[in-house]
Amino acid sequence: MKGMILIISGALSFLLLISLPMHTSAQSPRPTKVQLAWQDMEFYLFTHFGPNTFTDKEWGAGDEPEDVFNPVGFDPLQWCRIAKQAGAKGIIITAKHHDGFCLWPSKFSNHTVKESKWKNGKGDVLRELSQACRETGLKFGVYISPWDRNHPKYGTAAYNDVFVGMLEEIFSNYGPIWELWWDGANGEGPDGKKQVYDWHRFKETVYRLSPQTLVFSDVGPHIRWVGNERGIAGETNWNTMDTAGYTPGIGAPPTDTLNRGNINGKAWIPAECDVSIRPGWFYHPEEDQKVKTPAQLFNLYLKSVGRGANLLLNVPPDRNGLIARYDSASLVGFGKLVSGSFKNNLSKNARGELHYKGIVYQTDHLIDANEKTMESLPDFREGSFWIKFNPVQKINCIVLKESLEEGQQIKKLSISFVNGAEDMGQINLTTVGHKRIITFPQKTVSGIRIVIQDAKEMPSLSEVETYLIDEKLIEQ
Ligand code: FUL
Repeated sequence: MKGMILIISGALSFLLLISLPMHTSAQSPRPTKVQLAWQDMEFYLFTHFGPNTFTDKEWGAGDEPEDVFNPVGFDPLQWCRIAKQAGAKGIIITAKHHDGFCLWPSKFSNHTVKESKWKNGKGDVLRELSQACRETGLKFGVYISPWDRNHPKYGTAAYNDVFVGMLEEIFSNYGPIWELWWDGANGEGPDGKKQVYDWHRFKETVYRLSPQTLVFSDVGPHIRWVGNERGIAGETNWNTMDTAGYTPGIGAPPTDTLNRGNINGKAWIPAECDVSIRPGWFYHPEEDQKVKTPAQLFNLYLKSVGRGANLLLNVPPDRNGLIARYDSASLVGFGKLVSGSFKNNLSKNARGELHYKGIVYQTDHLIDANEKTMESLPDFREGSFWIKFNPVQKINCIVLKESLEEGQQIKKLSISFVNGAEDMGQINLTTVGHKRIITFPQKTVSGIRIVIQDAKEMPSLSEVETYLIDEKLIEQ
């Protein structure tokens, strides 16, 4: 985007194209294309699956007999079908959790699917799930814990070779792998020793074999942890963060930094919100009645995707190797709430206006449901955006989208509501980012006015969507 096109219409009844110069700055970090595509995915599933599924544990000690892993009805296509129905765009599986059990037949361990009785030791969860994802058009990602409570070499330099060997197996045999979820956990191994991880080598291995993979960790480099496991991003959420001096795990940045980012952070590392649909990460039958409801999941969606982060929702398969009916009902219900709530964008029938330096320009760019078109304010103090309704409209939800190609710029923004000459109140916000969803008690309005109060560099909005959603779902 190197120029701004304004379409002026209205009273003069003619169209005029003006191209205004835009300043750009080399300082502000920009996302890569791969990161932008990742931000557009918004919502996808996490699947914690392994011996813990069968032993009712959250952190297996690594001494569980391999035979406990026996998901006789394992059907990853069922997972994918449910994920798709719910609107999820991918699945990330725990290829290896802290117990060290490998869901693929690794030659670097004796604690894997090949030592189990499942499919007579011939099973391979990564193979089948990656295929099912490909077939159904879902992205495939892996969680790998470097902490290994089983491996006899854990706690010695030789374990770093083992871990690199495992990464090589995964990234050579099961790609394309879209996201690598790196847990920074660094507990004690079987002989009580802790490992000194060679993060540099681990990362180089992944970059060499799979340069397109997005790497998640407490410090990115591509995606950061949001600082809690409740699925909640900061109301102020910068996609930028400083990582100098920090490492994943024990040396991670403070949780509030992870939650909100750094306004002047040097690297583009957007946040991902991980949270489980159940109290635990792994399946436990006694939690069947504690699955989050569709409305609770919708609320999490508002606090993650609605604050410019992505939502990674854990749905742990059961002992039969299937997503349990409680979880699937809730997930699909949640998917319907999202698609139903955001189906009817009332802005589509409204009039979009850009008021700039005393001139009113009509613009469709904010209301055309096309994120490629946008409006920018070279001098934000001199302008504002309007969405005007005729006839008046009842609304209780606004979705703003900031155009991020040139970096994240909006620091402070206000939305004022009017009904004719009547002032209907104002909402003040901080960051917008990829998507900002605001809900409020229903108002009848003839217009909303968006004023950017403060920005780092030139701010751009690509969409201002307005909705009337089920009032039971709104955040008061
Ligand atoms: C944590 C782990 O200790 C939990 O078991 C879970 O896998 C969560 C997503 O990450 O670090």
